[in-house]
Amino acid sequence: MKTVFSPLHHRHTVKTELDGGILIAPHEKPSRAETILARVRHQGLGEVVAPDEFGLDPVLRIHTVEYVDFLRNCWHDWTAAGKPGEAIPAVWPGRGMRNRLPKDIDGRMGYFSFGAETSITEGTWDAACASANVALTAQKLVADGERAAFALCRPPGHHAAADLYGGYCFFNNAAISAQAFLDQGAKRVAVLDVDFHHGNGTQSIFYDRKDVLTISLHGDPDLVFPHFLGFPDEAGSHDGDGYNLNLAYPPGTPFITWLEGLEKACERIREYSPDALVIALGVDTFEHDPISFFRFTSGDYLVLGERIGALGLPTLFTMEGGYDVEAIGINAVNVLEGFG
Ligand code: Q9C
Ligand code: ZN
Repeated sequence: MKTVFSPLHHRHTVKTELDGGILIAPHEKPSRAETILARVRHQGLGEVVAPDEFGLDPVLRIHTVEYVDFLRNCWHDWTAAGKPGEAIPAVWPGRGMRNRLPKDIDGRMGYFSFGAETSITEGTWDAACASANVALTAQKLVADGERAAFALCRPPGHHAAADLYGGYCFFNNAAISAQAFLDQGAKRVAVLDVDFHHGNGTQSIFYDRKDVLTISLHGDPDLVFPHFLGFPDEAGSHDGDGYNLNLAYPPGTPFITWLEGLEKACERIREYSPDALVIALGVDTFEHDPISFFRFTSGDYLVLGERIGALGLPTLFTMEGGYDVEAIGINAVNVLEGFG
C-alpha cells in the first residue's frame, strides 16, 4: 500500500492546548506523523509519495467559502489585532444569541469553532491545505485503481464541520475525499470512523444525504469529547435518514466488545454496497492513550485492519487521532498490515 505524506504538516506546530484551565503542550504534535512515517518505512509497507496540489475547489465542495476565508486570514487578523499569543477562541454564539458573522476577530474565532483546545498559529493554514492535498492524492490513487492507499494526514480532520474547526481539526480530509470519489463518478461512498472520538464533523456534513453512509464507533459522548454529538439515536435526516450509524461505548471497553460493533458496521456497509470506502483511522483507542478510555492492545489493530480488508472494497485510510506517540506508529501501521 502506498503512503502519501507531506513534511508541510510541521507548519502547524502549536505551543498551546487549553486544558484544565492551563495551557499545556499539545497532544496533537508533529512527532505523531513522523513516528508513523518511520514505522511505514521500517515495515516496508510500500512507497511513500509526496502529495499533488489540488487547489481549494475540492475543499470548497465540503467547507463554506466564509470558513475557508476565515482560516486563511485567521493568523493575520489575530496578530494584526495585537494579540500576544496563539489564536484561541473565548466566546461563542450561545443559546438565544444571534448566528451572525462579526467583523471582530474574537467574534469570528467563536463563530467558526466549537472548542478552545485547538490553537492556531502562523503555519496552520499551510498545514491544513497540505493535509487535504495528502488525502486527495491518496484518494486519486484509489480512484485510479489501487486497492488501498494511506493518507498520512496531519492535522487530522474528522471533527471539522462545513464551517467549524475544533478537536485539532481544520479541514475534514475524509469528507473531502468522499466527495471527490462522488465527483469522479462513484454513486455511493461509505465513511467508517474508528477513531476513539465521534466523527462529528463528518456526520454533520453528510447528515441529510444518502450518497455517503457515515458510521462512527467511539467513546460515549455523554462522557467524552465532542460531548454534543455522536449519540446512537442520530440516524440521519431527510434523504439521509438511515444513513448515519453511531455506536458509543463506555470507559474500559476492550477490543472484543468493540469488534461486535465493527461487525455491525461492516454488515451495514455490505448492505449499502459502496463504490469506495474511507476509513477515518484514529488509534486513540489504544490502552495507553493519554486522553481516551478504551483498552485496545497493539495486536488488536491487526485484527481491525483484517476485518476492514475483508469488505473487499477500494479503501482510503485518512489518519486522524492517536496520542501515545511511542505506540502510534506500530498501531496505525498494524491496521494497514492487517488490511493486507
Ligand atoms: N484533556 C482527534 O482525535 N479534547 N481529536 C482533549 C484533553 C479534544 C481529539 C481533551 C480531543 C480531540 C482527532
Ligand atoms: Zn480521536
